[in-house]
Amino acid sequence: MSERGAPGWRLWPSRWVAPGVEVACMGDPRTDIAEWDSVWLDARLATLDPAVAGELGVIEDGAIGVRDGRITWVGRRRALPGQLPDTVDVHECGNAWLTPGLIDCHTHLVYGGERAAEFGMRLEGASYEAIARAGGGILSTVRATRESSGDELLAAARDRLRPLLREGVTTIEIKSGYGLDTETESRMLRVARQIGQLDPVTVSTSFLGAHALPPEYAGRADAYIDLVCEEMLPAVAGEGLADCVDAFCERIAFSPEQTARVFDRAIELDLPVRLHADQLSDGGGAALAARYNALSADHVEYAAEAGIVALARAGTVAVLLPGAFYFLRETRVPPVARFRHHGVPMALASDHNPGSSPARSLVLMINMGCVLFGLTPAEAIAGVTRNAARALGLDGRSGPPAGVLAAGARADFVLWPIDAPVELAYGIGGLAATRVVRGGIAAGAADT
Ligand code: DI6
Ligand code: FE
Repeated sequence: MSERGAPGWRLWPSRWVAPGVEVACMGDPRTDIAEWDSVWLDARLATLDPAVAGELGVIEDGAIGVRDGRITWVGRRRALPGQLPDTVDVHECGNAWLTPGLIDCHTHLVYGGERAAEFGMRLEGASYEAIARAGGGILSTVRATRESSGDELLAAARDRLRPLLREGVTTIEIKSGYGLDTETESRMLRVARQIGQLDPVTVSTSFLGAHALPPEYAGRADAYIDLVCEEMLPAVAGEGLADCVDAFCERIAFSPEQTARVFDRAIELDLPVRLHADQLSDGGGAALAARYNALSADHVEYAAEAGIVALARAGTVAVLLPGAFYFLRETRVPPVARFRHHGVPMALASDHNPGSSPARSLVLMINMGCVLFGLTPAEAIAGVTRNAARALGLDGRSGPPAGVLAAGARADFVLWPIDAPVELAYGIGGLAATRVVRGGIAAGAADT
């Protein structure tokens, strides 16, 4: 018999729970029902909590107690720990499906300008790489971003965010990477932080200075990496603008050696890393990410077996980005079966950016993850909740976890107008949440 604390067991706030064991309720006994702020009743909960049986951890006739922006109790309604006092705000859900708030764990939401003309060129036969090499692509967005004020960047990004909020996104990662100088990279990240203050969404930021080589450093990539390491990274870290450090390791971007220099500096500054890895070619990016215990390796269409094994060992999340795969008409699908085989957690994200994925729907990514990449609906739903949280380090390693309905987690959840979870994967666009709750507060229509 397993011993408490043995591999596979985990410490829950109030007790030890064995893997796969069904639990009728979980709560923190220190929080009395009399102290709850609100309760959500008569819901079908897809908890995504591994401690609850089934891939989605479903609890029928469920209830969620909330206090101070956190979930304080999850379980069957009939197991509520006492009489609900009059002071509790009661929400009847009418047997609706309820999931954790969605998490878009990879976006480039803040940028100036648009790239529709470039899309037109691609439709006439130009390749993404050829456009990038000719000074278009990312660099055209860099020019437009450098010319944009913080207010302009903010207004455009908030506009792009709106449809994501309507479909239940409560946490979003936003990268820099279109400034490529200290001032503009910092401006982008400040705008990302502002979004988290103005909109009902938690923002996690990634510094992506090593996204492309700016024109003033043409032919001097190592000198640019010096700038990233010696000036940009200390500046953004010093101002608390970055939660993580990302890089684009690719033959049209930076080499594994250059990427490693950026990561070494990030680790010196106590920042976790993630990587755009093996998107267009196998450059050993997945293995490199694993070597640095990266939170995530993203794209990974070309990840080789050794890289996949390394990701599994490091516990690094593979973030799959079907929007970019679709929009660039890529043909190489990520090695989903190998990730599954080795137990690499998989997340899904929009990769919203103006060049390779102008997607403004994470629910559509659930559909694409299933149709294009062969994920099961449960894997895809875990990919935009529990595993997306893990890709952002929001799985409870510091602060309350996101992406699960469990006692102690953030009270971020979504009510859906669906009869079964598979409907989250079924439609091709058009599914809006019935209700979005973030930090225990239900967003009003005015917020979205
Ligand atoms: N990979 C991507 O998908 C985006 N950046 C990256 O490193 C594309 C960015 C763009 O084309 O503007
Ligand atoms: Fe990206």
